[in-house]
Amino acid sequence: MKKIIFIIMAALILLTPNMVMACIPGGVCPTISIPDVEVGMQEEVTVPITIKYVNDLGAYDIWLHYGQNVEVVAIEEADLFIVHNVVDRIVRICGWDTCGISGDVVLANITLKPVGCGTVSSDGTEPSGTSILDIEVVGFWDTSGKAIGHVVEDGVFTIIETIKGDVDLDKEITIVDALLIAQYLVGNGELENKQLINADISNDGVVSIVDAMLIAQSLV
Ligand SMILES: [Ca+2]
Ligand SMILES: [Ca+2]
Repeated sequence: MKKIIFIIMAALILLTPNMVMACIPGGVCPTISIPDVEVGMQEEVTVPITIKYVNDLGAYDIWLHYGQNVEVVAIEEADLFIVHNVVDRIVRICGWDTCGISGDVVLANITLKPVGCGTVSSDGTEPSGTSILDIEVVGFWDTSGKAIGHVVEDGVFTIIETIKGDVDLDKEITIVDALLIAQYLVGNGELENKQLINADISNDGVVSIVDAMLIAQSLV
């Protein structure tokens, strides 16, 4: 009986050479992911699509679905050659490496920004919303063309309310906000992501002492 089962299983494997083999229970499974991001209404953010723990990655073909409040600004290649296109709110990317890559591999870097779904309110706050960053895998293959098993971790794109200049998040702009930036720059205190977005009042993507000066100037 055991012999018959073995023969049937062997025949199934031979007949389906492109079948994706499931990850070994308890083993390390290649994991494709895009991180969660929080972004203010006027910001852009660049995130990597990564596959971790992969062995001999030769080619891949993936789609990234995203919602109405997201716009794709740019798609850049990273560790592999890629070709990409954006169609109907789907980023389609495929690429290959003739030698194969192992370890943690960045498949592409994608720059996203929110698209408006409302107007800036009188107190300076802005609309918020979330969108799933849904990765659909057409396939991963090794350099011999054999399918690579994997798991997928989707991300969430969240638009957060921002009040530029309000670093301590008390919904007012005061000299305390400028001082917090200066303290942060000299290494005397941390700022969370939302605070950093608010701190960059010059909108150059960098929190610097110029931002603190501009906040102080706005108060005199
Ligand atoms: Ca404040
Ligand atoms: Ca700045």
